[in-house]
Amino acid sequence: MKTSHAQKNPAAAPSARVPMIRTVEQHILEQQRKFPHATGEFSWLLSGITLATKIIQAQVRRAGLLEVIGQTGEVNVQGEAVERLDEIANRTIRHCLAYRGNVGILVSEEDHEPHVIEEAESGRYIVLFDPLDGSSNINANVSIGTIFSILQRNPGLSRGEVMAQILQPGYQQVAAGYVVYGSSTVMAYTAGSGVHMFTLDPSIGAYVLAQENVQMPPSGRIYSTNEAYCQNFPEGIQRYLQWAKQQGDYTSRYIGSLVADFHRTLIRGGVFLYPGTKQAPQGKLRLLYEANPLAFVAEQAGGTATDGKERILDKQPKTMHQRTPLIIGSKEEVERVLSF
Ligand code: AFP
Repeated sequence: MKTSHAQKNPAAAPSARVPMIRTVEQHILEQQRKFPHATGEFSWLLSGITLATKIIQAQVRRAGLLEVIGQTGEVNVQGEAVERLDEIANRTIRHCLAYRGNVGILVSEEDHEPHVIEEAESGRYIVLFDPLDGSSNINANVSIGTIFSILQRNPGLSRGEVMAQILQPGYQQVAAGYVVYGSSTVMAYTAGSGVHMFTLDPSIGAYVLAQENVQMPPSGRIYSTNEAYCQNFPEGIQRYLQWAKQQGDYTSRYIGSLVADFHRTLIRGGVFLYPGTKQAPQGKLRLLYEANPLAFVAEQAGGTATDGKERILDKQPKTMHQRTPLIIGSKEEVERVLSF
């Protein structure tokens, strides 16, 4: 019988078994080293987001055990009932980012007003977020998530010009990403040089690199939309859906949590559609907290995103809670939708 190296030298055995993992923090630092003038401020900010989402996922995982399911009885600025977990997620992100020093303004989908951090006089980043996307799915144990978008403050504007600071088009985002609390907890982010994906390893409490430079398949015969609204969709979209059904090789998937539907589209390809309807010409999704960050991720992965007329990232936001139609996914499939 052969003697293995570990048997001959038992001291070498444990280290030989240590997996060569790369955490999200390591990865961000490595990315930053490519930029000689990087100060490390940005990695500090992103580590606030990873910390917040770890706390949120821990709450989500205990949702059936704790009193965190159910509605608070309040209605948020979007007119939707506030779920208790929404509130927890909102507070957690505020708490983890407000004391980072370099975050000057926090803007949440759940809040009426932006939160200007007085202590962060020189805070040069603005973080916009949807703390718990898909919250109406919480009680049914369906995947939900957090979406974030990071902008830099315009040094040409004064501290008082808060709205002008926030209402920047999506192409000015310096980073964006999301976390899906699904069968595992997955984070994807971009800082403008590709999309990188991490899985939370619960045994060590760290996001571990799963895939670098994720690419969305250029085409995919999956459409994802709430077809119950179909008769009120724009005619071109109705024609596309009709056409897809006649092909025989299309399939349909719709979770009802944008973050989870987008994540599947990123991995499998296809198209997600939430167009305007006759009753709601701007659709339901929010430009600043949902469409912009996911459009940035999609484009960085080789996909594309439009409102049907204009590239999402070119849209000039007019109000903080503005909604937008959204068609996002594989380039060929989005182009096909637009051709109808
Ligand atoms: P909730 O956070 O209220 O569940 O809304 C989720 C969402 O904004 C987005 O995540 C979904 O894609 C979309 O709504 C689903 O909306 P419909 O129920 O109208 O299909």
